[in-house]
Amino acid sequence: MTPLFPVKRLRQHPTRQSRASALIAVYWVIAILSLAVFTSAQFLRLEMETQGSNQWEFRASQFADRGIALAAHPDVERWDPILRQQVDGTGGFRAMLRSEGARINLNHFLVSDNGRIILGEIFIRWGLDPQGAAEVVDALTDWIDADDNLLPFGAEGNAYRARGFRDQPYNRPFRSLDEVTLVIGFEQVMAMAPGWRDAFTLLSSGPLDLNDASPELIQLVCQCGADGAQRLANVRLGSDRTPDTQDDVRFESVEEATALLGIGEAQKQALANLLSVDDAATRLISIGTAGGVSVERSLVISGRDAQPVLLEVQTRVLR
Ligand SMILES: [Ca+2]
Ligand SMILES: [Ca+2]
Repeated sequence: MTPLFPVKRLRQHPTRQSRASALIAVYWVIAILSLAVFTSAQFLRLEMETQGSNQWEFRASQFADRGIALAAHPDVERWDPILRQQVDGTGGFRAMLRSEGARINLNHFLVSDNGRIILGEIFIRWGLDPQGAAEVVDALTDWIDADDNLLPFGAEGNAYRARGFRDQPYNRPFRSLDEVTLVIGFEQVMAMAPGWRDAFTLLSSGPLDLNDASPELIQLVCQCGADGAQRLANVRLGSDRTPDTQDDVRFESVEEATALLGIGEAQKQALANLLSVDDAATRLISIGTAGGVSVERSLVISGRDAQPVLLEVQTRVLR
């Protein structure tokens, strides 16, 4: 006969196992509860931070709007200290006035041979190879010209239909920079220069405004040396070498500005329709800051001094 002992053992064994399993289950429950409590605490903290951040963001946009209201006033000059204010202990604003002509007007540059050459040079500077740059410039031109005649490296209806887009290209000037992103090949530019939008506009009169364009854009458009473009930018700053102060120099004519660039007469002639010193559109930029959060409001208006027309509003939270 088999003694009872093994039976007892058999009975004892599962009991120990159950206890061990129960213990493990308890550990799991504790672990899961701890995780749940920890996660809830994290969510709560995140929620509170988001609430706080939203409040500061709202306050920062209010400050930014104060700057815009002042910058939009025709009697306020761009050097006026009223445009830079600490409002209270939480923050304030810093507003600027810039010519919209400081950016390259794509529609304007695409309708002249010299403008297209310059755009190609810009894309090469941003990292495209010469063939890629020629393809983008031709495709941009095909997009805005009214006909369906294909430029050597361009893209007209057939190319877009082959990709499933029956209504493209629009065969008219660009109405928004979002449309530019639809052009075949433009994804190369977006990949190489993520900040490409800041270099372009569709809202200026057309030519590059030498009173406000960056030295980099002046060098690219005027095809001059970096020292020439920097010389022009330094003259604009006035004797205090600081922007937005009362001694800033504004050029009265394109000739006055290009004389500083060290370029020949033939080149000045070639640039005749691509340069200006007094674009009609103004960009008002105001950065409001509150509790460490900054919000930038940017308005483009034409006719700021007489009958202003609002052309564009943009807002972005600066991180
Ligand atoms: Ca076309
Ligand atoms: Ca100055």
